[in-house]
Amino acid sequence: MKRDPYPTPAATPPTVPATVPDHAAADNPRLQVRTVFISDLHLGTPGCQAVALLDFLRDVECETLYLVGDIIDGWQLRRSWYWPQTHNDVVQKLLRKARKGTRVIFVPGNHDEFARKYVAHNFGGVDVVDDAMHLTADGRRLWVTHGDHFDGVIQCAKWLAYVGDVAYEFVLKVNHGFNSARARLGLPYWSLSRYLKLKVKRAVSYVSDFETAVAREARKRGADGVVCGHIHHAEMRVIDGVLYCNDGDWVESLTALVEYHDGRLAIVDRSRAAGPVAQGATVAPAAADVPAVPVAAVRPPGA
Ligand SMILES: [Mn+2]
Repeated sequence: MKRDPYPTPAATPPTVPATVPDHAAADNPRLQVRTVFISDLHLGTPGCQAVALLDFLRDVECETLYLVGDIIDGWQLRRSWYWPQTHNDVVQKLLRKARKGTRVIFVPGNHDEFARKYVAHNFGGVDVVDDAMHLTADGRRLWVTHGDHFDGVIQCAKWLAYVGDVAYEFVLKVNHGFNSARARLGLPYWSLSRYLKLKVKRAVSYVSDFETAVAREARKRGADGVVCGHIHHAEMRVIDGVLYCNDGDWVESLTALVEYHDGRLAIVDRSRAAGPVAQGATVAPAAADVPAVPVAAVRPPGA
């Protein structure tokens, strides 16, 4: 129906650097890529791993930076104000990148839906758009969206998960009494494990339902793939012929999706680089043992 809802904006800065820009030496970025996709920073919440994110932003140099939603957590800020200096530094760093020639594109998510009012505007060099169609260096079309619109598609699964939680709490409460009664009737102890297995299976199906729904919509829009966030789970795999990429988050997983200059895509995992501060359970390996920027390079089919 719609022919091409993603025209190239006329305001594309002509200064997009084809090679390493001058300021690269000063910043000494260790990862030079064509495109970076990050989402779910949740600035304004104590969960945001701003220090690890700053390290990553310092290390990376890109032509285009997509902010794929839930960058600033407006929901949380409305409840209680939380804005430490490091969160300010992240915003400053992003704006600085925009000033220095990086094309910064902000696709709002549900936690920063206030920004959806400003779609088609530009703030300090940051383009705000509902969604975008990114063309990779090797000619693939990637639909960029936060992903929260697909909650509706999987509402049923969410509702079931909620019922599962309530049931779980309830079972924990009555389990003791229930099993005493069963014992009196000569019945064996009723195990929770069967129930828990069911619950885990349901959570897994929630994620896969989301992924399938997003991939299907991407195909409908004539894309070869999709880049989204929202579920805080970094992933890159082919679903029914569509490349599904989720860039993860900067609350738990500390991941980004990057596109190299030849169009290859990879998930960058900074949870190890960030060390114990970011991930209590993860011990950072000796600096000499790991590359400066650990990347899990994946070449999807057709890349
Ligand atoms: Mn979200």
